[in-house]
Amino acid sequence: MELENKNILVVGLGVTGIATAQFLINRGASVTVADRKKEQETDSEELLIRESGIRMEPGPHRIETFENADLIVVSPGVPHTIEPVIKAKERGVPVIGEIELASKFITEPIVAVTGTNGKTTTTTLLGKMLEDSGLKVFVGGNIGNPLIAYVDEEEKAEIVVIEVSSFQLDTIDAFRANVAVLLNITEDHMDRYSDMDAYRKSKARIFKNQQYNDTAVLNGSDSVVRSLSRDILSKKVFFSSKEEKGVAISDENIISQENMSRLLEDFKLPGKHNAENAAAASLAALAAGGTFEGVRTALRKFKGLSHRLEYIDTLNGVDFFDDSKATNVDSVAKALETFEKPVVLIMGGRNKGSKFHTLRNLIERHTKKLIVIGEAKEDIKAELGDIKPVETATTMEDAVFKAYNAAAKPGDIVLLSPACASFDMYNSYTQRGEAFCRAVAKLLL
Ligand code: UMA
Repeated sequence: MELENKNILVVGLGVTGIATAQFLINRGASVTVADRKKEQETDSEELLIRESGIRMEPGPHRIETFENADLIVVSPGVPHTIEPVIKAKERGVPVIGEIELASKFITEPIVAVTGTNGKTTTTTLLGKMLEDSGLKVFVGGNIGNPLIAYVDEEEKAEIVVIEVSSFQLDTIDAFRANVAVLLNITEDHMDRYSDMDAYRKSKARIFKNQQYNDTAVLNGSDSVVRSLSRDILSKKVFFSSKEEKGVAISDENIISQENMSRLLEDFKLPGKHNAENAAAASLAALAAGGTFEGVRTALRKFKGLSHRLEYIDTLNGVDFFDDSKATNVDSVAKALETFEKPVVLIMGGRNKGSKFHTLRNLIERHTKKLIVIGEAKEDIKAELGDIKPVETATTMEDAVFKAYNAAAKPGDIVLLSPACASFDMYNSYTQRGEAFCRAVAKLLL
């Protein structure tokens, strides 16, 4: 792909935009970065960008800038349906995402993981399985480490493992995953997609350019995933969860059923959803050249990731769990299903168009009280307030304090599992989880 002297517009100045702009400038392109943020909000990294000869265009997007570009690279957080992008496409300007751009410069095999929930856990575990199999691995993508940054890295990997979101899949064209994993599809991002069908189609794009000799790893217990599988060209292998840790596989060419069961016996994380993630990662790792021993070692060592059903501490018999990454109703459902004991649930944040009422049965069965925070508090109260007591909190500290008081009995659980994005109160779910941990630590003082 020829980039030298091309007039390229990068839209969005987050981690993706910064890495993309740097990559393009290194290849002699003339780069403009447009971000609808106001100029005074720019930080030091963005100033650095400007010093390297990249033109900045902050504030409302200017249609002429989009129409006059030779190529537009949009960040994942920028919908490809915004007016300036549509207008530019009408003029014949190619519009791609960073994953597509990066993949044009990557010759190593690519293993890609998508799904509504469990992507980061599965991607991380998969990376470790391949590393423990003796391979040099790059792990990145939606996990927070843009794929484009890998292209200019001096030390090359033997295999590239990426987490890809639906937003990133929306803007691929020729991107091909040698092994592609689809974990599950449940409702999410309804503030960005017109309906579930649009979201499903976006997720299915992970298989778009796969060939007969590639592999698709699919969740056979998920009816939506199963229905999408008909159109896939590559070798398909399904994993289907049974009871707590049991996972059935559809094709024993990669690993026998008996060996898969042996692998999962060594895996410590709770819940059926985690067994599915582990099975998916194992199948993908083995399909990508990992060894049985490598997979087994990684499964044995894996302790889970921060802010995903993470045990934090115990105070007077009340256990505190941080599940700040649960930004949709399905992940809250998975969290509640893992607890036998009564839960005081802290929910809320920025509503992504979620149907909180779909949690009614689980809330009824597993919780004793809800503490609601953030912009979505009234929506949650309206949809769930008739089944369990709901108390409003103003800050995370207030929420944790109220939740602990409500828990009261040894054996109770305080769980932060918000079902919402964090951006109304924090910059990220990580920051929100850290605020929860700080508030718990304060209680313990
Ligand atoms: N912006 C515009 N115009 C618009 C919309 C946004 O200029 O119309 C600007 C915003 O002002 C902002 C910038 O775009 O400054 C943000 O871009 P971005 O949201 O793409 O931010 P990045 O920092 O590049 O992060 C993205 C992913 N963000 C999203 O998908 C929303 C990160 O995933 C990802 O880790 C990173 O690229 C590296 O690949 C985050 C995420 O929440 C963690 N992902 C969703 C999820 O996992 O559910 C999909």
